[in-house]
Amino acid sequence: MTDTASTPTDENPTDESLANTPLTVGARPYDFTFDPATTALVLIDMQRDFLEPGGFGESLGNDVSQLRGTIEPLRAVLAAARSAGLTIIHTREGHLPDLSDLPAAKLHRGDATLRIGDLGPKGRILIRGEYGQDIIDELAPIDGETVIDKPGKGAFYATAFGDVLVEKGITSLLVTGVTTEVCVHTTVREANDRGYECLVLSDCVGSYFPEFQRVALEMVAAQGGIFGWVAPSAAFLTALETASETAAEFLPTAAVTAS
Ligand code: TIU
Repeated sequence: MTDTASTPTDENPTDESLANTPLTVGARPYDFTFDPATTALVLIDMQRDFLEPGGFGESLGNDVSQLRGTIEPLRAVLAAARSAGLTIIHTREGHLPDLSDLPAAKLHRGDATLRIGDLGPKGRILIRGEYGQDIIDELAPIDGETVIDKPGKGAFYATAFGDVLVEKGITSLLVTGVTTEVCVHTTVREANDRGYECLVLSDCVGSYFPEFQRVALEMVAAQGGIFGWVAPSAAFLTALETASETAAEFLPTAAVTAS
């Protein structure tokens, strides 16, 4: 896990004016309100192993092109979250090279052409440190962002994820990544039981199965938000833009024009 202190730079400016300003996102089943200071953007398993040919996802028989539509919306959300100074946490599913953290049940499940640990075109399938197991170039973490390596589907299981959230004072999660009904759902359910407020950004999560995508999102927001909220990324971006404009209106001119 990398977890370096966040320092705003010219490349990664932080809009301090948004800190401690509650923002509201139009969401299902009702508006989601969050404080940027206590909210983390979580990008789940946006790895070559799931999104590119020759990896774990394809070895399970999936059409990996189904997930690629998440990349551009998530890029925009990541850029906006970086500018707003939100905590950003990436996760990667994967196992130790000696497979000591891989349950036999997970290794032998299914009818994969390549099993976890086998050598594929992008390195050993779903093994930490391999090229295929890393995050896609478009969403590569930058200095100051946390990367959590996880052996399971949920981000909390056998990781420091929960401790990192507590250390950083995080109470709300903006959840994105793949796949919607597997690692995203497992993480949202784990987070829900631990008391976190979760907003799932619907176009920033993806499934190999369109029907699962639709139903998995409904499952989150059903029953009055049994696991959390669901909104398109545009609603989140609008909330941030509106807050920035409002903050700018109330700043002295010198502060707005200062370089
Ligand atoms: N197979 C599938 O849909 N997903 C996974 O195995 N892991 C994640 O969702 N990251």
